[in-house]
Amino acid sequence: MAKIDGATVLARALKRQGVEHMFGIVGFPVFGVASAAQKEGIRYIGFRNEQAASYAAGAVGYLTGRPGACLTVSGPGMVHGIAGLANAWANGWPMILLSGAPDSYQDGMGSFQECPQVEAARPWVKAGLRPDGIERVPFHVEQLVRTSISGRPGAVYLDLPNDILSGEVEEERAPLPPRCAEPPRPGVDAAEIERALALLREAKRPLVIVGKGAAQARAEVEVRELIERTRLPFLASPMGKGVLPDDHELSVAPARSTALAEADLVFLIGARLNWIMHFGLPPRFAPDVKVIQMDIAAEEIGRNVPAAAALVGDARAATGEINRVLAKQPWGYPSETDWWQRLREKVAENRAAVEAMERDDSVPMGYYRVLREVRERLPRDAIICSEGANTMDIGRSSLPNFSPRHRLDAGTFGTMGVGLGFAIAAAAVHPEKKVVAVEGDSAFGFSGMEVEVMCRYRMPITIVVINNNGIGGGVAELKGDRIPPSVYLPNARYDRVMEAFGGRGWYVERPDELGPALAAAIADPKPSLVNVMIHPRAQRKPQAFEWLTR
Ligand SMILES: Cc1ncc(C[n+]2csc(CCOP(=O)(O)OP(=O)(O)O)c2C)c(N)n1
Repeated sequence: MAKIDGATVLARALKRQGVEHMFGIVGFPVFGVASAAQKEGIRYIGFRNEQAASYAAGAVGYLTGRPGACLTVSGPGMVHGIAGLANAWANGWPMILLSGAPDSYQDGMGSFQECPQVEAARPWVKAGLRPDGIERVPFHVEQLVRTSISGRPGAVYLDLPNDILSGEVEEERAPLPPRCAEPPRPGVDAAEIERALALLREAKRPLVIVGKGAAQARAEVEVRELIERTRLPFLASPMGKGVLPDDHELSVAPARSTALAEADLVFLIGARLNWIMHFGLPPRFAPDVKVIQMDIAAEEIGRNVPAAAALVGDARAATGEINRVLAKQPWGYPSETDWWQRLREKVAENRAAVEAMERDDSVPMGYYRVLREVRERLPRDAIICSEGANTMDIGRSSLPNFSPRHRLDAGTFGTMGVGLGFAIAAAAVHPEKKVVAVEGDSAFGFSGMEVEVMCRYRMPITIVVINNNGIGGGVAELKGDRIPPSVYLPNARYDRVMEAFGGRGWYVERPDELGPALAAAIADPKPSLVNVMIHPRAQRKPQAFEWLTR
């Protein structure tokens, strides 16, 4: 009987369960895992820091519906990987962290990189397991992958002691369970659908909010049908953008604050009333706003605001059911109401307010000018990754999305350092698409060395660094001995970081240089970085409310 080692058993089990991408850093005891994964046809991409690799694994889960894998060594490698577990936990993304561990018989002996790994993973994962024999690895992999994609998706953890990875077993003793099916798509209670439709019919100022739960459920066809049948105004959460195209005639995204504050009924489709949606509470929402809530997780219903109708189920199945009811009892919100007029006026007013800033030729530039130039050069199906504070926030309105799951950003966890890992994940999943990462200079620095990965794997990614010399802004020149906490080295040449590894770089100070640099970068098949200097004190247009509700 042929014997195989634990690493091969693991790689075959992952492949069987539909894990196609693995990101990580090798070392003791996981060298063999990456090679075995490659032999089994899993794409392995070696990163420079496990944090970025773990963020990439979560992004693959969101983009494909099957978990991406992150591979780390024991101890410090695993601890870095927790960053991605936490990010996936907050976003509800499927991923699997695979971490090596010392030989199990050395537990408690002070062995090399010994660490309470399963316990450390525990708060962030839906399940964390350590197999007690090589034979059990395929069983655990199936269990973990199924858990990660079922219900609200999330992260899972597999602990892999060296004796399991390098030990051998007769092949027949470690059979592979069949690939776990796509997760069930539970539908919703018909009475709740009736209740929801009655609320919509009664509403004077209704608003639909499309969240990344709808994107994750691949509900784009059904959500579009629902919006177009009902003619309801809608806006999207940051990563719900693109489920419906941002240029859809019923989008009221530019009037976001007004729409939220004045709606008397909000219909959430896979969006949560968390900090990004200001908890659904005054002053950002009307005190007596009614909420129709559609969510895969029953425990999400009623968080912060009681739900007037609760549609617990999969966004695709549930929206499809509502559409079937609407096909029999058609209803649409009238297009000539005071509410529509108010929203249309606000959309026009807010568009006009940014237009002047988008055309401003001042040197140094401001955010709006830079982002307009980026927008005008993006292919319609570009995948946009973005992080930073102003860079990301302004980019959410300045950079449109036209397709679902084409925007990846700091998300629910507000994590800086995700952008480059996300861009690599997006390029791995969609090699045919242009991936553009729009980064604050601080955000870029968290994982800047991952540009080497982009160059090594020849990924046609364009990074735009919007450089204001610091965290939310810096200074034009360092003076004196005391460097303020948010200040970075002025005019840092991030473009040369990209050039150091063979990619293309541009350093841009003037608006007339920006367009040609962006056009050349986006057209270049090599990884590229456009480092755009803006005013160190450039700001967002005045906002009615602070970004954080407190
Ligand atoms: C992991 C992590 N560390 C720190 C922060 C705090 N933080 C929020 S935004 C930000 C950077 C903002 O600066 P930049 O990326 O340059 O964007 P800008 O607003 O200047 O355009 C930081 C450090 C965070 N959100 N996540």
